[in-house]
Amino acid sequence: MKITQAEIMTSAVNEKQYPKGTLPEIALAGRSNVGKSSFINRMIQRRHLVRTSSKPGKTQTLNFYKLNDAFIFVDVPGYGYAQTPKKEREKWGMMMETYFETRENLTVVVLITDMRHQPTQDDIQMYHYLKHYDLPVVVIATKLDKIKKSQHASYLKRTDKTLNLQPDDDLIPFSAETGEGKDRAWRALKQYI
Ligand SMILES: Nc1nc2c(ncn2[C@@H]2O[C@H](COP(=O)(O)OP(=O)(O)O)[C@@H](O)[C@H]2O)c(=O)[nH]1
Ligand SMILES: [Mg+2]
Repeated sequence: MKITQAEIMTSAVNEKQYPKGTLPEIALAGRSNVGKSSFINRMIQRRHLVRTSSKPGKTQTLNFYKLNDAFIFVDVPGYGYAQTPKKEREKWGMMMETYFETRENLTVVVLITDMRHQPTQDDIQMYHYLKHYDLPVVVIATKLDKIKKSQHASYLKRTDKTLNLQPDDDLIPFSAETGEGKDRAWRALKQYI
């Protein structure tokens, strides 16, 4: 997919602030600091359109990025950051639930996991939550560049088994660093835009 146009549309914390219109939305999900923003930047080949951070727990809004005037990537705050105060976590939960459960424009969710690690309890819970709401899920196992080639297959299998993926779920190894997996990821997402 060639991205010829990319712009930040808006940030939102509630429904009233979501963009108007009917463009299909691809939302990210995943642990804080797992590589959600880096995934978007690599997919659209803009190094810095989406802010990335070495500090976890930074993005606290839903951020909408319009691509090619045709679809939208929605970057979301991550889960699983232990230091987040309980009140903040509750606010996060409500914001995410409202978006995932009511947003009609949402066509697919990209769940990002860290391929080096076994998916966490939070990852498993998120996967089942999305499935429960019948949302199509594309699982991206990122940071592939950090794993020896000889271990790719076994790490991928661990992700697959731990999440207990269904046969129709895509699981794609990916690296925002090298761009590996990008074409496969676009092929998987294209059908939803
Ligand atoms: N080596 C490597 N580092 C990555 C990759 N993806 C993200 N990172 C790094 O992981 C950190 C968090 O990334 P970010 O995209 O901000 O995570 P987010 O909180 O999920 O949006 C940053 O330091 C990124 O440079 C990847 O595929 N490979
Ligand atoms: Mg981010």
